[in-house]
Amino acid sequence: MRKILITGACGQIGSELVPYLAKKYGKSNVISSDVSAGCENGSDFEFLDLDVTDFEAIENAIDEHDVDTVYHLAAILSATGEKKPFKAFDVNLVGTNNILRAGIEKGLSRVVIPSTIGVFGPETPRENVPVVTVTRPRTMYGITKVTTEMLGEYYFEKFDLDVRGLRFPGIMSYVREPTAGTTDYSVQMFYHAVRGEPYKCFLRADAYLPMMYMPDAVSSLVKLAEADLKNLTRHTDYNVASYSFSPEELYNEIRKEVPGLEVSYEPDYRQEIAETWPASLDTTLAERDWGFRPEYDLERTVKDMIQNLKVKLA
Ligand code: AKB
Repeated sequence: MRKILITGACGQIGSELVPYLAKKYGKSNVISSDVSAGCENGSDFEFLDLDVTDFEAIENAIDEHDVDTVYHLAAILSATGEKKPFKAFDVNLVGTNNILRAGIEKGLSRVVIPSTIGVFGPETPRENVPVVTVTRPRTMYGITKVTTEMLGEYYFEKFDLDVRGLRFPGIMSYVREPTAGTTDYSVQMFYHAVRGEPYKCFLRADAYLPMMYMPDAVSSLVKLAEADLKNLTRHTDYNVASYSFSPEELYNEIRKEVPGLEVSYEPDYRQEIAETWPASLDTTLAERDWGFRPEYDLERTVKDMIQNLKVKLA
């Protein structure tokens, strides 16, 4: 078997996708890469120090490790992207174009690239948003990601490169405490709850957003990657989500497990980002074309998060 390269392997999704793929395909077939000198995965898996803005380095990595498939996760997320828009442009767009170009030059059989609800904007409808709709984002993250979706389609049509992607909502996971995104308040609320600390939420109590739990996110990405191409009516922009909630609703759900949790609200620039994103997504195309079916509802997610965080933070 030729190998799978994961870029951005130290990030929120990468940290869990790498072990998932290793379990499925064997550790020796999975190569994690990131710009950091190493990450938690690095000690356990073959790790490359790879900057996706360096085209030659990508080509060398593909050659040296006999790579066949790339899961391209390296990206600067919405909140950090507004602090560092030029870096976000370089990593998210130049980096993605490098991966796609290397994909055709090295004959990769597949490139999988997650997209995001960040591709939507204030002119997008709020509820049950379909795949094809107004995508005029206001953040650098969104602009780079909607362009990534279009680039992927372009490479598919023009160069026959099999590029696949789906739009993730906010993702919750107990493995990492993320800080780069707008939906990260949700994970932070759990960490504070289990540590017994009050939480100051940077979104408003009623900021309603689509979300999902990491095990469903990771399995969805791999399911799409493995789907039969002839069943796919889209390439890079399937909507996926498990449920929607506001910070206040999450607080009420967590309090069922941790009654003492205290949350206050101090919205900052991330609230402005959240206001441009929809409250819920229509996921029927993903369900129909490749069998998207999340397993975790909100209640099960909350119980699992708390249970695992209690072990992790003990
Ligand atoms: C973010 O908040 O930037 C990400 C996303 C929704 O893509 N979690």
